Amino acid sequence: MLNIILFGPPGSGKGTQAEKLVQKYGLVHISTGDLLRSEIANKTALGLEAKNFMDQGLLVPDEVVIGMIDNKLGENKDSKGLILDGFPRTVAQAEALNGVLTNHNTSISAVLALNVTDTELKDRLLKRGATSGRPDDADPKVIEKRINVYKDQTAVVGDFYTKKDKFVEIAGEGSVEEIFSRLTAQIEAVTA
Ligand code: B4P
Repeated sequence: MLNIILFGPPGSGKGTQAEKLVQKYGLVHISTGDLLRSEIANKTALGLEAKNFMDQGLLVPDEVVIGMIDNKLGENKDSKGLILDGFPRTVAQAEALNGVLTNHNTSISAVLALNVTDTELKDRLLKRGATSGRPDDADPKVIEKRINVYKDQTAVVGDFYTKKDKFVEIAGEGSVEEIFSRLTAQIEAVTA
């Protein structure tokens, strides 16, 4: 399987690029943000719990996200591969992912990390907030919080994969097509 983690701060282009990568490589897209928003839309108990955290720009507790992803990976174990978008976001999630993939006799092929400056992130998210209806994109204070949560809790996940020699940094500013070319060049290198 070709299993790619798209990594980066909120607004770095993970969701945008994941959609294009899925089309090109026929992979299954697993976005924890989308899964959580769908739980919220369906007013499930999990969604109601998650909404409290998401609206404040905080991470949803690990056990909630890990349970959700475990189900999703089980459903897709016969696929060509996965694009994980927005997961893992903590070291506990990365360790849990490792365990689940090992149980399915597979592993992460590469972690592609999109680098974008804070100013550009804030600009993109506020723009999206004007049309997306996402409460976490509408308030500059919540956006700031999400970026700080990324620095405090998620950036260390990069070290976890650097130690495994899987971490590749990609310049995340420029046109969507330019960034897509940078990503596909790395994927071709991994699969060569
Ligand atoms: P996510 O849904 O993962 O949202 P995100 O990080 O904000 O979005 P993404 O990075 O995919 O957006 P994109 O850049 O594509 O998470 C939302 C919340 O869910 C989290 O805050 C947390 O509460 C919770 N959550 C999710 N996963 C979790 C986990 N594993 N553990 C705990 N909690 C979790 O898009 C941003 C904007 O930029 C778009 O408008 C896009 O059009 C634009 N854009 C993209 N590329 C561009 C480019 N090259 N140039 C200009 N604009 C661009």
